[in-house]
Amino acid sequence: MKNRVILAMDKYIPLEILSEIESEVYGLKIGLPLVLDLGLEKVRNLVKEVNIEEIIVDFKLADIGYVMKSVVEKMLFADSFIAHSFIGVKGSLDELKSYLDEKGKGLYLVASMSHSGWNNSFLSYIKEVIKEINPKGIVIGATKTDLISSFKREFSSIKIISPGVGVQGANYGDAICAGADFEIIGRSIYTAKDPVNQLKSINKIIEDRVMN
Ligand code: 3DU
Repeated sequence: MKNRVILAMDKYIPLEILSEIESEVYGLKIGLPLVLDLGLEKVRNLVKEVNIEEIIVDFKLADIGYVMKSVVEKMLFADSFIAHSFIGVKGSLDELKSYLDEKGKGLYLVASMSHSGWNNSFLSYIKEVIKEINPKGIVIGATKTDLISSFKREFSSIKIISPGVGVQGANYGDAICAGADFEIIGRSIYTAKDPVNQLKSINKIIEDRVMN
């Protein structure tokens, strides 16, 4: 079974550990705290050294097109970028999407966040935006398995990636069993005493759940 975990790197993980982890994850998600800690140049160099299928930058962009383009143009070492969908299309996501298409990069839109205070009242609007933009993927909290299943039915060709697993409460494999393509996991891996073995155990739990 292909790896179903995207490692959320919000804190520095040494290259020696990343090299052991690279064959166990599908993707690496670079968070804003990591870039603020290390600086862009060090992050770029770190990413160059690892062999991971998809590098996703997660700044949850939410701005006018010009500003979002000014951010992503500095990070074209990544394969894809996450933006909010509530910001709407014209003058914002339409410009970001065209720019990323032109550069051969992917866009993920946040559909529903994992924390309890996220308000789903705008869901129908968010769906409209997703339909119009047709992103590579969407982000839905792993704590919202019903939503994952309904989005999977409605947007079958769009990849679903799900954070909120482990520390935030969802069990390993919950989102995948509900229809997500990948689970985003951070602290449960990088704060573990032995992150490599922790990741291997998580992969085994997910694999067992998918098989059964
Ligand atoms: O809780 P963790 O340490 O496993 O990290 C989760 C990651 O996913 C983290 O980078 C955070 O920015 C991101 N994320 C959410 O936690 C919740 C969302 O709804 C969207 C992204």
